[in-house]
Amino acid sequence: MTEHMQAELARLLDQARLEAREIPPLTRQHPDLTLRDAYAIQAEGIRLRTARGERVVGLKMGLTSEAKRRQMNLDSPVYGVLTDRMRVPAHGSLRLQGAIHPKIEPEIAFRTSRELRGRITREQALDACASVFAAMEILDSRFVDFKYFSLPDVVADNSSSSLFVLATTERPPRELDLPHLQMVMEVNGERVQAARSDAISGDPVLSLIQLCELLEQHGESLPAGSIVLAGAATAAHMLKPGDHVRLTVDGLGEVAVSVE
Ligand code: OOG
Repeated sequence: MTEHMQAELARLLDQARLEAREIPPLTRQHPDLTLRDAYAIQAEGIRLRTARGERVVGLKMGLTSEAKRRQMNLDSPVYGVLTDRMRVPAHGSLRLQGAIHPKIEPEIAFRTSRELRGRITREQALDACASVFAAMEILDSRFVDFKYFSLPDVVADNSSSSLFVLATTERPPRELDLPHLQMVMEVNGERVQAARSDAISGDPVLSLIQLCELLEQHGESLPAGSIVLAGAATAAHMLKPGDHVRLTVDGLGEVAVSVE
């Protein structure tokens, strides 16, 4: 696919996002869209947003748990970009206005303190992480009914990322048994999803390692000071106005958001 076409598809997705309008999956018109094209479209979409004043603050991994891969019928992990405007304050509220079909997921997040590049060991990843947080990601998709799409569609659409929220508690990663944290997400006081953190790549740190490998395939590294969402531990839960969502994670406290 030409760069011109990639830029055109990035504009189409950007416009659909700004207007909260559904569009058919890109692969319907462009069945040979590759993952490489899709990451180029994603990058161009982020360039359009930073040109309007958004600042990149990190990255998200997606489809790192079996529960999510099954829910979306897609088979391998992907990444997307997080900007400052996507961050909802802990215990803050979010508006569904402007969203198409928002869903929420329980996650673990990291903040890095040094640059990471290429193949790294678990120890190197832990050395480079200043903090771990309980987190939730709010997904949205520009594609009709949030389904019938393929991996390149999702990647082009910034891997369905919409908003995220980090807990106020942060802990150094070595103080926790990272693969064995119980995670419980409640909506309006009722438990809707629960899993142990090893549902995320077998160990959330492995998501970070995998992210560095994926970035390297595109000639990129993970900058120091990045926030990284390791991917959902469970299937996503559909949001509706008035919902109060709370996630508790062993050793990491809780994080909550209200939906206006
Ligand atoms: C793709 C993104 C999935 C996760 O944490 O697994 C994701 C989607 O479900 O639309 O963010």
